[in-house]
Amino acid sequence: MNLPAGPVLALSGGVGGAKLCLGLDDLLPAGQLHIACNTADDFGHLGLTICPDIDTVLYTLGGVSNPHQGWGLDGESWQVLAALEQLGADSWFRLGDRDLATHLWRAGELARGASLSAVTAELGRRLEVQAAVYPMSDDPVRTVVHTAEGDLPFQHYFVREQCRPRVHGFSFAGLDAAVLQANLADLCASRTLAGVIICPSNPFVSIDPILQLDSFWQTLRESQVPVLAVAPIVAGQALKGPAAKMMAELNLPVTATGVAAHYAEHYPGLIGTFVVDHSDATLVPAIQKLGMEVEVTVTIMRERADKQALAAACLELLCR
Ligand code: FO1
Repeated sequence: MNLPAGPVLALSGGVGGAKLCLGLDDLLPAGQLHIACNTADDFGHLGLTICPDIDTVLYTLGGVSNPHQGWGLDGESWQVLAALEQLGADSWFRLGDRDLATHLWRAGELARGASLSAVTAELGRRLEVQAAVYPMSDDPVRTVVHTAEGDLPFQHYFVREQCRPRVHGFSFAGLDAAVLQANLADLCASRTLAGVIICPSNPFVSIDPILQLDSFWQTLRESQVPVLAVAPIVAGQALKGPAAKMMAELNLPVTATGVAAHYAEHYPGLIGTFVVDHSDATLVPAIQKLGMEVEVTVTIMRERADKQALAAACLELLCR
């Protein structure tokens, strides 16, 4: 298998992104994989700063995540949440006892002035994660989901309301003032990046905040680094999460082509290759018309071997 010579950057949000990052981490030598995590899902809750997309990547690569949910820790107990419920506190966002240690520790470090990057790096060291994991920014960016029932912070839409409200748009509070995380900016400026992999994450609430931050997508395009994206929609379905429902409510075709068209419209010339599942092979011509090469492979990741196989296909593409 061909591996790129230089550093590889993955853009990740949610469970699907973490799965591909695990496959990439399995294949790449220590220090070669860099992961930019979406932080627009983050929110303040119970006085804590919850960073789901960072924690999902760290827990997954650290081998401690709950394998069924994809988020949170394996083997959790729920004593504190039950006690919080007794106190009348919010319990809709399920924080296990050991996961709470992460949030309490992070809240303390942030309160002492540590950056989110520094806290994330320390957590990665504690979990013996070999990839370099960064928040997309150390400045706060928060997704607001505009729905028929009003504007909702992302976790209120996703968890409290279980994605039920009809979506008609998104905005990212704080985006204009936020600065790209320093290591990511250095990585781009170094011109050593072998490639960028946009993981099969939700294009609207996971990938858009990262690419739209601080002219990041324009910086990537100008650097001429090869960029590929893996479709998060397979045969008209999202493998996990609300991407398909959002696309339908936004009147976009709920297909891999619909995702490619979203990326082509908002980030023209950025993505060189779009990776789709065999079940979407008939969509190749339509995606090529958007100016992208198309790679057809297995993009559904159930077992570890599937994650490694998709990672290998992506890395091979970056070597072409
Ligand atoms: N997702 C849920 O659907 N229900 C939950 O109660 C929940 C709790 C939770 C706690 C910590 C954490 O890191 C993630 C958690 N998630 C939960 C997942 C999270 O909402 C999503 O994975 C991301 O925000 C989507 O990108």
